[in-house]
Amino acid sequence: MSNVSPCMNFRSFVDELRQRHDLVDIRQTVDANLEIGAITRKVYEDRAPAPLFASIRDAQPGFRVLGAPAGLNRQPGEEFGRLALHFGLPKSATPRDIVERIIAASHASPVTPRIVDTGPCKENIWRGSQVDLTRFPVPLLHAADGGKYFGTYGFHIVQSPDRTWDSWSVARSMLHDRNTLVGPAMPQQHLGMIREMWKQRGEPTPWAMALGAPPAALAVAGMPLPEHVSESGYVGAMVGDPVEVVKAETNDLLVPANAEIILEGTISLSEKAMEGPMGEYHGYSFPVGREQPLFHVEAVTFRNEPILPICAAGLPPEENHTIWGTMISAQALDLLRRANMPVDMAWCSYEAATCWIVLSIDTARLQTMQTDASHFVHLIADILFSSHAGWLVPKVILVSNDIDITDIDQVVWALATRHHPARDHFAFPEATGIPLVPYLSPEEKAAGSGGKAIINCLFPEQFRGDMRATVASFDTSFPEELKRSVLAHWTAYGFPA
Ligand SMILES: Cc1cc2nc3c(=O)[nH]c(=O)nc-3n(C[C@H](O)[C@H](O)[C@H](O)COP(=O)(O)O)c2cc1C
Ligand SMILES: [Mn+2]
Repeated sequence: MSNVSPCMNFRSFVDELRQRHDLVDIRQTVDANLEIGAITRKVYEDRAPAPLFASIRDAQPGFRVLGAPAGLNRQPGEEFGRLALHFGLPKSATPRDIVERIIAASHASPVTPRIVDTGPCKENIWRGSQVDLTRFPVPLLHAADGGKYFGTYGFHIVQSPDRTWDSWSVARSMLHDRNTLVGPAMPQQHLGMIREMWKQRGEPTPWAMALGAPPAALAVAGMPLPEHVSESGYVGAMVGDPVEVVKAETNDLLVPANAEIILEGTISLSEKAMEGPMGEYHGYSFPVGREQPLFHVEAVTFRNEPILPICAAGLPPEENHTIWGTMISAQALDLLRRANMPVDMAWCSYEAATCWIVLSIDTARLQTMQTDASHFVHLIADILFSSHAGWLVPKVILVSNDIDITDIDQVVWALATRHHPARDHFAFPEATGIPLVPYLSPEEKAAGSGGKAIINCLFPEQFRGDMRATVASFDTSFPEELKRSVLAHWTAYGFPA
């Protein structure tokens, strides 16, 4: 066993959070019916430590749940600690450190998984009629949800029929009955694409789902890498250690050997059922569910005292923002840099619920392009809106790099003071995008387009390397010597340290 570090082993991840006091062991018996969801929601909103529920009413004794696995931390300087641990980074890591760490793997060779004979995920095996998902503490996460969600922080594992493409991807799945799940497999997402390949052959899709898998693997499974790129090799490149995988019991798929829980089976060719509604990443719960494909579970393998990780989606910050948003940011930045665009950072502000991405524009490089807002915006649109990553986020905000785009206060100030409402708003009604965006009309959702925009917050002079005004602030409005003196006298003036 070499996958022992917190980013490669979910149990080590939990232990490390506990050591850092970023986890609360909840021994009091709680109810999977809403109570776990309510506590987890409040944890995100208060930026409290992750809750580990050890005693859950009516569940098999010993079966546990971890909430808010990538929630933020209230401690100044450690806000991103739980997220950073997914990548093996220190708790003081900044958004920039995290994004650069993710991107570095795209310039390294993939490190394919190492196949091992067995692993902790095989400590318990249920087959066929033994399969009973209701013995797990499957939570009803919000009162308006259409069902209990088993998969909110796990990833699907599928393979193209020609075996050249292994795909790991995060998508939600709801409990349908004791051995069936139901959930989306959108045709634009790789799960849906590979399912379509199997459908063309008239066969159900061999499938597995990993829960409590290596945190780095979960994060990359939430990353919009291009088609035909296997997430498993990307994880290995990112952490410099191959993911250890083991053959599933009932099909040929390879699954993370140390995962807490593995579900195995098939995605049905044609059977569907109602799924949802669910409180979702954009912060809303729509009133009705939708028909989605069934996932038949033929075997379940799990560690002793398994831990089911969950995301109680909704208002930021939860994992659809901290994981998905961060992975989109990294992929978008990599794409734009490879296209030689003067972009030095990309950030899906968590506060914007993965509905916008902000790009930091290097004005020194921008000026050498001899371009203007309209031309530049169209260059960015051509690259982003044709990409898998760009399909996911409807709004793109361009800001010069005097602004720290990971600081929402600075982004709001730039948006309010630099963006001209008539000249700087560029709508792209033809561009395709994710149909889940709340402000889309039913017609736009059906068409799969509309609602995309690029919002320019660069003054016209900034395209020529000039600036219309200087900034008035403590940092920029005073001589260095005076600032040093003010700071040195701060407590003497009577302010707290
Ligand atoms: C916590 C979490 C929940 C997610 N839920 C879904 C979902 O239900 N449906 C979906 O299509 N994508 C969902 N995503 C986003 C996908 O994982 C992401 O777009 C990824 O790129 C999909 O994999 P693919 O690029 O291989 O298709 C979720 C991501 C995270 C981190
Ligand atoms: Mn993929």
